[in-house]
Amino acid sequence: MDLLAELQWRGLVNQTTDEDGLRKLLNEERVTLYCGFDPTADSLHIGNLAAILTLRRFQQAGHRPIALVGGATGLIGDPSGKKSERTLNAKETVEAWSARIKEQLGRFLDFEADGNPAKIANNYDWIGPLDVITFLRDVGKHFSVNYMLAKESVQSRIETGISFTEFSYMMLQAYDFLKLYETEGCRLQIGGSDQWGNITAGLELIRKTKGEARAFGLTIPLVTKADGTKFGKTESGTIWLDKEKTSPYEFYQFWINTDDRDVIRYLKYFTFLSREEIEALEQELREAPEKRAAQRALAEEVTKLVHGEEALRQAIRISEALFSGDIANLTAAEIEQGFKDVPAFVHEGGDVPLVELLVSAGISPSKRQAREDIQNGAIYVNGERIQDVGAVLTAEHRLEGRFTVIRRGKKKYYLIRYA
Ligand code: 383
Repeated sequence: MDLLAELQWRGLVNQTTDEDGLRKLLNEERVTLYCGFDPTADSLHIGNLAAILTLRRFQQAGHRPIALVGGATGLIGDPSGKKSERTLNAKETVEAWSARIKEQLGRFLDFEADGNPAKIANNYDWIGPLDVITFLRDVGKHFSVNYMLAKESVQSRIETGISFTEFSYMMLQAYDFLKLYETEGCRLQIGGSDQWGNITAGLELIRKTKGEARAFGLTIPLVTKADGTKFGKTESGTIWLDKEKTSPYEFYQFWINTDDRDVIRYLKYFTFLSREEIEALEQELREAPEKRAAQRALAEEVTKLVHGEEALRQAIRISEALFSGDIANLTAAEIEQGFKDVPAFVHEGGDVPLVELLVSAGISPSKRQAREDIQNGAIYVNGERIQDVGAVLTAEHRLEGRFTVIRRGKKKYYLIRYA
């Protein structure tokens, strides 16, 4: 299977500008390609992941990927796929975010690859020094307002409004493609389907200024969910690639919870498992869906890719401990990850009768109820059932001196921290 066929099998190809031409090029030459990422936050998120991993797939097939950080475009704001105008971020902020995003992108690509090392570029390097007269003469002159108005990113904002700033965005992205074409021999730009208009604007600029049509565009479909909700968000918010923002445990849980109807598609998009391996998981899903083997494989592969083996091991340990209720052997760091979303209470002071703590932490509504809960065997301290109403929590109940985990009933967890 050639690369394009493989990408198609994975469902990663939405549109290409010239499929036959691109297939021929990819099969005959080492192609330099790029994909851009704007620093609109201090981290990338899983909505960017399919694009990042597609760059990696191209590299594994022998092509040379450039990950572009939009240090300049991040100061302008891409209207593509956005219902309303963005507020501008401060230059220092965008600069700081660029540095973090550059670091994140770097983890997915190989900078030492023999013959096709990856590269990271920042469009601030050429757009920053560009003066307005040069821009309007060398770039703006090649775009008719009519052409720009016809773009989906502009059309969809005709009613609600779009500033000249965001309206101009496509010309900057087009200029990037031209620059990379000239300086790096970059012949292909990839991006999500929302980027089609910007990518074709670049091809248009290359055609107009170079008088040749030797560059291509490829878009990746938007990742959808069978239940119709937006991919990549949970009740607690966006799933980020930064482990400080979304812990590896939460990240792992996100993937484990994938719907049966989505999981095979996601294995194709987000893992490097082979066709045979994915087809075997598909069969398992049909025959024994309750085992969730496909979800497990997905969660393991993606967590390993993004956070590494050690973080994956921890995420699995936390998941298993929470599932079985046996949490006494978790480290403080693991508890912190696993219980990030459970109600927490800070206990000030030393030893405390369990009944008292249950009430002050809001675990049981009254002392009477607390006693009943204990007697009924509904209260677990660090995974161990306590049925003595006179029990007192001491230093020995503090995991690594920092936490006590209390469970009431089957599933309700509470975290006690100490001041
Ligand atoms: C900037 C300068 C370029 C080429 C591309 C860009 C960024 C582009 C953009 N992309 C999105 C982003 O940064 O805004 N104008 O958040 C997302 N991408 C990728 C993919 C995606 C797109 O980073 O569809 C999802 O992740 O293309 O929305 O010269």
